[in-house]
Amino acid sequence: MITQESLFRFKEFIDSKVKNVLDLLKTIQADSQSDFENASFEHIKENFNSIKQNISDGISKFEKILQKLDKELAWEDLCVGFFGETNAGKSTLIEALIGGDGRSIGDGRKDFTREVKHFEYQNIKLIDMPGIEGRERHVEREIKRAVRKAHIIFYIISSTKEPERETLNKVKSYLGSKTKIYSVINVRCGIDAFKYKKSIEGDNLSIIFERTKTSMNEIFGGCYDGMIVCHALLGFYAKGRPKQDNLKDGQRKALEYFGKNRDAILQMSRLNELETLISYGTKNVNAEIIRSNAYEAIGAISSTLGRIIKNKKELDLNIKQCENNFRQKKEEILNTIAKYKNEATTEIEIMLDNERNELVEKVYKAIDNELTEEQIKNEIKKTEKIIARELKEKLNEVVSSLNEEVGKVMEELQGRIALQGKFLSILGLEINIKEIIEKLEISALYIGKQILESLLAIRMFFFGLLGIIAGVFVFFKKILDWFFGDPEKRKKDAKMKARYEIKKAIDKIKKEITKGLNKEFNNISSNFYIQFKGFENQIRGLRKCIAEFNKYIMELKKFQREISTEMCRLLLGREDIEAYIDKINSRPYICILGATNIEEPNFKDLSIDLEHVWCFNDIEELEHRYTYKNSDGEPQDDKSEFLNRAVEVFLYNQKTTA
Ligand SMILES: Nc1nc2c(ncn2[C@@H]2O[C@H](COP(=O)(O)OP(=O)(O)O)[C@@H](O)[C@H]2O)c(=O)[nH]1
Ligand SMILES: [Mg+2]
Repeated sequence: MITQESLFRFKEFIDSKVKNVLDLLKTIQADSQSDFENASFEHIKENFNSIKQNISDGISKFEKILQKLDKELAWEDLCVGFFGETNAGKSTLIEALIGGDGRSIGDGRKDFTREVKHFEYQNIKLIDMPGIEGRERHVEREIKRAVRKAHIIFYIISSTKEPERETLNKVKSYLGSKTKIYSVINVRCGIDAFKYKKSIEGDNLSIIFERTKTSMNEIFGGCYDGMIVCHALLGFYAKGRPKQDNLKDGQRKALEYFGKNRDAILQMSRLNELETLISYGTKNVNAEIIRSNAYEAIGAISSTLGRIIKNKKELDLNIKQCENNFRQKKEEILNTIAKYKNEATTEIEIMLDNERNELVEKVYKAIDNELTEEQIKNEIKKTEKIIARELKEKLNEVVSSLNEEVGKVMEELQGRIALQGKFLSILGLEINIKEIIEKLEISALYIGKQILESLLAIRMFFFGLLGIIAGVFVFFKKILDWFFGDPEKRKKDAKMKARYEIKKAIDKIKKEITKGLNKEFNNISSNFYIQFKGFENQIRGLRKCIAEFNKYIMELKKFQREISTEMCRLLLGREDIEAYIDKINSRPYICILGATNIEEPNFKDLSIDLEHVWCFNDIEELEHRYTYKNSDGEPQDDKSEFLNRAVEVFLYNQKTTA
């Protein structure tokens, strides 16, 4: 049994944790501020500014939730909420339980109970609520607030009006993280039906009971705890002290039919089943309060986390895709540049080899025909012109293909990034993808310009090289001067020397061309690198931001773990355990470290199905046994998703407390 004192200590604990969560959120806000201001690019700074705005909006929203939570948590009393459509019999049921005067019972008008009312019943508060079908804003707000305050909810259903799915879904939306809801079917029939003291359940009713149970189970899942059938008005006649004439009249009739035996009336009304259920709840009021309030806090953290994690996952994925696109296209472009460099070098070499052969032939002929110096000079000049023209053509061809190919790759990259469409959202914010695309476009133009400039540079450089060929001529003059002895032998020698000089000149040109092409193509590559660096920095900045977020997410989860642990220590009566509770598909799951065989009854207080409880000696055992992931790195089912989260949280705890 949990004492009042330990309840009070737990309240202090939750209070301080809630404050811690708020502090952490403020830290996130402050940290993001400085992170964003350090962003080095003007346009991305603007984007970050609007993220900042969105985060602070989100935080103030969460702050309000937490403050409200802090204010509305009911610590002193167990509150039981009575919830349902108008005329279902909520007020009648409460009046029956408290033996009231029936003043709150409706007269059939739609809006009889318009305010939330509290009634004392033993040491519990019963909360009577207006009809759920009401659409008035202030009524809805009242209901929501009362539901949040209640530790147990009774959903009252009139046997003559089965709940519609739409209504049940609305109830569910009110419930939030509440864990316990019971349905109470109020069997309605006229008092004359009891003249012959038949049972209140007929065959046609049992169909309604089953249908209700099924749909409640479907909609509320693990929160649904069972169904009770009773006759509210009869219960009121048994216990109440009516003031109004019609109710007085009814009570008189009832007493008449049941031989003035109030107990017999009470038994027929089956109000005692509801009383038993409530007293079962009150037996461990404190456990109920602890569990319900801790779940409230865990639920608030967990739902905020859920939103952040979902956004962050999207963000991670988008950034990864963006990075992959950049990396892949960068490689493609660099390969393209290298390919054209090799192609240009090889083709120019082949061309020069051909020209060399032609030049040699021309010179041989010149020697054979004993041409004059002037004639030889002209021949060489002609060759020079041909080489210059061919080089120019070759280069134009290479550079324009290179330009085209690089442009195509850039276009593809733009297309892919545009396709990513809904890009980067933190708390619903969109980062300006258009801007990145526009920048890419400018980059493509810039790189194209660089390529053309490189072409010019190479061309200028070639013209300089051509002088080397002209230099060959100088040797000819010498060769011709050297003629002596047997003219055929002299010519042979001259040819050999000429061939040697031509080869030397062309080889020199080849070497210089390779060097020059290398330099210019490297220039193109490094210009391109500079263009891409900007984008990569943007992505890196975002990544840093995400890494910070991961830290905060883990810190928030840590609070979830601390509250879970404190609650389990109290409710399971053991100090040597660590626990983590989380909700997956709105069902609570629990993982406990330090205990291998906890007795089943203890888990009743935690309101968790035994099949959602996992016990391990320590984190090693948990880690060893449960890190189930499929090929995408996503957990396969609820169980492994939860246990993966638990491993993550416990490991983080170890790391931060070590
Ligand atoms: N015949 C009959 N009338 C009932 C029963 N329970 C409630 N009523 C009547 O239904 C009307 C609305 O009941 P009330 O408890 O105020 O419904 P609430 O709107 O859910 O609070 C009142 O006139 C009640 O007398 C019942 O079991 N049998
Ligand atoms: Mg009412």
